[in-house]
Amino acid sequence: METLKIAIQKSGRLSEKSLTLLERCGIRLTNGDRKLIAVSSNFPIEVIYLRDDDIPQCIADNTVDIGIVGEDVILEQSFNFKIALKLGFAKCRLSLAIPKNLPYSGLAFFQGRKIATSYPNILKSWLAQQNIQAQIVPCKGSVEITPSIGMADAIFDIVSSGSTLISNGLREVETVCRSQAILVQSENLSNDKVEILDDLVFRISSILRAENNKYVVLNAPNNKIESIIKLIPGIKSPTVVPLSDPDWSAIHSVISDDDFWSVVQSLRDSGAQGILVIPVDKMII
Ligand code: PRT
Ligand code: ZN
Repeated sequence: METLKIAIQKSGRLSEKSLTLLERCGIRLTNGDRKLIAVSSNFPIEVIYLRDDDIPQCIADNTVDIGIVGEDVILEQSFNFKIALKLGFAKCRLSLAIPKNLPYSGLAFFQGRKIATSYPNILKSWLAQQNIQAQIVPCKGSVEITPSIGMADAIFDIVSSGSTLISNGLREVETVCRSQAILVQSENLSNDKVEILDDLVFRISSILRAENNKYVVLNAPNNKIESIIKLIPGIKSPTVVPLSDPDWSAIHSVISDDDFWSVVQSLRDSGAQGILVIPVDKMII
């Protein structure tokens, strides 16, 4: 059996979550201290630790087979990899921001202005789409300080909570695109490697699904069961079991996090009592 090589970020915002995800898939890494390479004793995978910017090229030249990287990095480097899975962490947006005291009346603001960024390619194609002529000032780090030192009139950078912008006297005026961590794959995988990847994707999907759902157990008077199970249809259908009180039953099901509180409210309104909510570790459907 071949070994699937996965690149993950050596140290940075994606590192911890990427490693935790592999661990939660039951993959034991024998050399997990991020030296350069880690092998697994119980899954045909080898982990290669890299700077995130190097991951796309390593996939393109088949040094590694798959990798976990931000969509922003792939987009900036103009690679067109197949996405095996969106991983739902490291969510952020790429936005334009300007000094907060300047009036902003729309995209025309950027005409003829200087914009500092470490994402010159994404910015260039977006400006072209919008028919804006602006000067791009490429900048590796500390993009947010460039307006205050007169290097640029605006910035184009990653925003997550927005606090970096606020502490630098900037305000976000346009969101250009969004990003999250994704699992991308090389186009030239052998059948063996595709099989290993399918197994990995299956395991990760069951974890991501579980993270977005809660197991719920509640008590209901028998005459309310019908209306309650409509609120929590579950995976196939809810489990209904009698309590020792002949007029009552317990109902077991799952609720998605997206509408969790509104569903709980509707359950209470429908007569549910003793609602227990339990985290789900893995959800296989
Ligand atoms: O060393 P290496 O090259 O591997 O890492 P890096 O320093 O290039 O990347 P890293 O670890 O900072 O980020 C990796 C990926 O995390 C990025 O490519 C994004 O996809 C994603 N990500 C998610 C973020 C953020 N959130 C984020 N907030 N990347 C950077 N930031 C920075 C941003 O540049 C800005 O300075 O955080 C600041 C803004 O954050 P808020 O919360 O103040 O808005
Ligand atoms: Zn980087």
